Amino acid sequence: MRDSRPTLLTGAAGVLGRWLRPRLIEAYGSVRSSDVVDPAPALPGEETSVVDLADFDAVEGIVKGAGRIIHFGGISYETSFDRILSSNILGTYNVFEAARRHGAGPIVYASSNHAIGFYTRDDRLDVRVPKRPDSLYGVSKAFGEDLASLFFDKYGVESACLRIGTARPDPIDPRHLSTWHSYDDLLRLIEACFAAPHLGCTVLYGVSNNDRSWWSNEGAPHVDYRPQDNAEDFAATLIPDGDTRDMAAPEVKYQGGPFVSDGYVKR
Ligand code: 15L
Repeated sequence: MRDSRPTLLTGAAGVLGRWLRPRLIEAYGSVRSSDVVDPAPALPGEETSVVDLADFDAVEGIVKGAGRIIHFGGISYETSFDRILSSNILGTYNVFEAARRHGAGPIVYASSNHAIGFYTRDDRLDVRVPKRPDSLYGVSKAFGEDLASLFFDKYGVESACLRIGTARPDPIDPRHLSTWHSYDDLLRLIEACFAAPHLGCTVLYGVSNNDRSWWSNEGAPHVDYRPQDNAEDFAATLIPDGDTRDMAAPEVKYQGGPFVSDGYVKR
């Protein structure tokens, strides 16, 4: 899809944002990079700004005139409901509402595997399974997905909600053998979303081509995502004696791992 308007990236000062910025500039030309902490220094082809996503006027300022939006801003861990409410729930609403008002988009939204974290490691999930959030953070991502659905059905704002697994340079934990999403594959997924002729409102798993993946994107064939990396390459290092973890422990039994066990009360 050709769009000469600048691409907007929220969450630009985060680990993923910093990795993505030069690559997005290379792929799409000018990029507006914003974060609640200063994402400076700006790269050639980039404008940076400090924006609190809870402030609608400030969000409108960066969305107006933008084309593609990569909404990676917000809190990426479990914390108090007040913080989640302002950063993730109000913040995501503000991005979608500003996009609707100003004709910006499509939006690639960083949802999370924690929207479905209470499925067990024996479950195999497609993109249509009911959500089972494992944390208030996961609830905020489930909210974002529902908001994306509403904004497409009611207003035609196109989006992809990426249920990102574990995006990091290498897998470092046995759970990551299932959940790992390499940075290169994350970029491939974002590019595939923007290249789709009609994105509609699509849910996708952000995961590499892992032998032990729990998740399938087969239900979204209109997004031509072909992951190249496989966490299995790290299995011999991560579990040299096989998987010896306690399979009944909540952080092992459930897909959300430590987000499940945080505050978990055995019923
Ligand atoms: C997430 O959604 C978090 O933002 C990230 O820090 C990891 O914890 C990841 O999920 C994961 O599940 O490994």
